[in-house]
Amino acid sequence: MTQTHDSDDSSLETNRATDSTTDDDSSERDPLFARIPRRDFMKAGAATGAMASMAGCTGLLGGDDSVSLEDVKTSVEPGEHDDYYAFLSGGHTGEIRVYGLPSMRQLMRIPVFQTESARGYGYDDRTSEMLEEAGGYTWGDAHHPRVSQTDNDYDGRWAFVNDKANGRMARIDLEYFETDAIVDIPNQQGTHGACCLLPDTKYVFGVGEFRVPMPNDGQDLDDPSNYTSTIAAIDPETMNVEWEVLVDGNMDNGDGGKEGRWFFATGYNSEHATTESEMSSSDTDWVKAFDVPAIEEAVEAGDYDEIGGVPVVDGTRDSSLNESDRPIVRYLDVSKSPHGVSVTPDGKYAIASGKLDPTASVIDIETLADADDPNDAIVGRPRLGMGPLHTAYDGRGHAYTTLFIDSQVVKWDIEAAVEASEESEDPVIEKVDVHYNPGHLIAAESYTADPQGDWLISLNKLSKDRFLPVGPMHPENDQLIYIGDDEEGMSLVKDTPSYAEPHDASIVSAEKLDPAKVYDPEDYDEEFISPEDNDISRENGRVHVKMHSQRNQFGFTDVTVTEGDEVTFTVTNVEQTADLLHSLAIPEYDVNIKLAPQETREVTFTADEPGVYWMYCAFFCSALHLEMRSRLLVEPAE
Ligand code: RUQ
Ligand code: CUA
Repeated sequence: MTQTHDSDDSSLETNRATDSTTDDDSSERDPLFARIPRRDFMKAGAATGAMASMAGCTGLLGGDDSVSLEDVKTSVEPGEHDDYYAFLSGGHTGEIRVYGLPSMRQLMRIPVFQTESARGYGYDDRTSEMLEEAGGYTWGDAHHPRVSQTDNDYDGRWAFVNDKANGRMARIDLEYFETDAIVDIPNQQGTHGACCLLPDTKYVFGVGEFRVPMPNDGQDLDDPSNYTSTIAAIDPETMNVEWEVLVDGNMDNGDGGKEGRWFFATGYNSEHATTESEMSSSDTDWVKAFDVPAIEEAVEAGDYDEIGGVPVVDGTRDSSLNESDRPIVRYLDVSKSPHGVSVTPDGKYAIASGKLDPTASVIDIETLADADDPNDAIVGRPRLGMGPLHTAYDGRGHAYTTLFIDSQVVKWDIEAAVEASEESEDPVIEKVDVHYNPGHLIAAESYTADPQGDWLISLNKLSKDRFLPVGPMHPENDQLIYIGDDEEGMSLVKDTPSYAEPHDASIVSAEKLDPAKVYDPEDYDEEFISPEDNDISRENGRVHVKMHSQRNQFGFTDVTVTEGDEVTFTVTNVEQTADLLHSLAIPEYDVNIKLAPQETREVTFTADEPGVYWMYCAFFCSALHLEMRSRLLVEPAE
């Protein structure tokens, strides 16, 4: 009993029931089934009833795509794989966490903005230079992981995540599940929103939050009316900032349309204030709709100022570029301090949540293009509950919005909200309690044109009493909710404690990613060192040690250098066997590089303390792992 997290008895029942059905669900062991996307699987099940009979259950409830919770796997047996990857941002730990769904097991952590010793991230030359060139900060606030798409579907290339604190954007290579580029975005202090311009990830957008003088070089220090913020368009291949657009007011979150034209950003502080009470005094704030091709034309025509080394286009309300019949930024009045914005899977609407207002605003994207008054594009404003923050989709016409103050997720009908009168509660289908105070939520493949419609995670900021107490700082609580059954409604399936502070997530079907099992030396610049390449060269106080590593030895049993030498180690793990890691750790020299099979890393340091230092492998690689070491002998300088 103590191992079950759910508090209400009905979900205890559910867990037991599903555990017993998954036991003899042959579909999970059938490799054919494993490759069918979950949604198609569900459709196939609904069409033939095959799933129900396999699972030994009664018929399927609900409409077309609905599948009863009893007929889906909610836990993953030992040795079995999950159906989905979930990429959760780690907030001010600076990392991305990879979970499997539906198990909610944490599979991996990907350091992004912080150093991390198990991966040697920030300790070898390549990653420490990358962090240094990206500003040299020691931490970041990772918020919005977005996965690259082609033709509005996940393509398995990259994930991107912003640093809300220091105004940066990072790229994670999804072949190796590691950060391979970080750009320090000029002119932005605090990059809050992050997302891709679809259908093909032409740009990754960083949405600037804090308004600052432009350039922020000591001028206009105390003249807040002159502070501004920008959005930045980043090329996903080069990670260069191609252009920025300067706007009125703060910005917050963003999302791109599915057709490559529009990008939406919410914001607060249209008041241009510096204190909380002033910032929330107005009843409306803006959703800004950026017309990307119009902006590109302005850049092309030279209608920009170069600030901080990038073209900055003026998108403020009074800008001449907003006076033509093709304004580059449209300002929509939305109540009140809107926070999350996301585009529906069909690309028809952008939905912005009120945060300080109990409604969400439904923006009709097609209308927006032609309307004289952009506010005419606001075609729905359902009353959802207190503190609506973020919205996700199931692909069956429903939206799911977190209610921060009510501690609920509300499910509502998008078209019904367009039909209904303003502030009507009629579009609301159902509310489920979450524990407690949810920020983001994410449904499986919600950001694509074809969400899977089965799982949703509510990323709750507080857990209060849900777990064993662990001191005054509590874990947060990421709750898994089944949304695949429209008849029975949402079911809370499990609680998952998480370390501060996941913000947003993306959920990708497992078959859409193809991670490497070992490194390909072609994919990195460091020289691959085979046993025959072992070498020590010395020149003018510089020592370069090239050595391989293999169970249970390094290329040299000892390496002698002189106090004051600058020493570079290039080390390759020549193992071909997956999962056989070595590393090179040098105590008291702060050296620690990780070496996965076929990986080469380089580390450079100054040998400034004479003495004997045991260089050892820090991964338990074999029975002779402890013996896998050699000596660094630092002779005193005369
Ligand atoms: S924000 S909790 Cu950084 Cu996405 Cu709304
Ligand atoms: Cu190699 Cu331990």
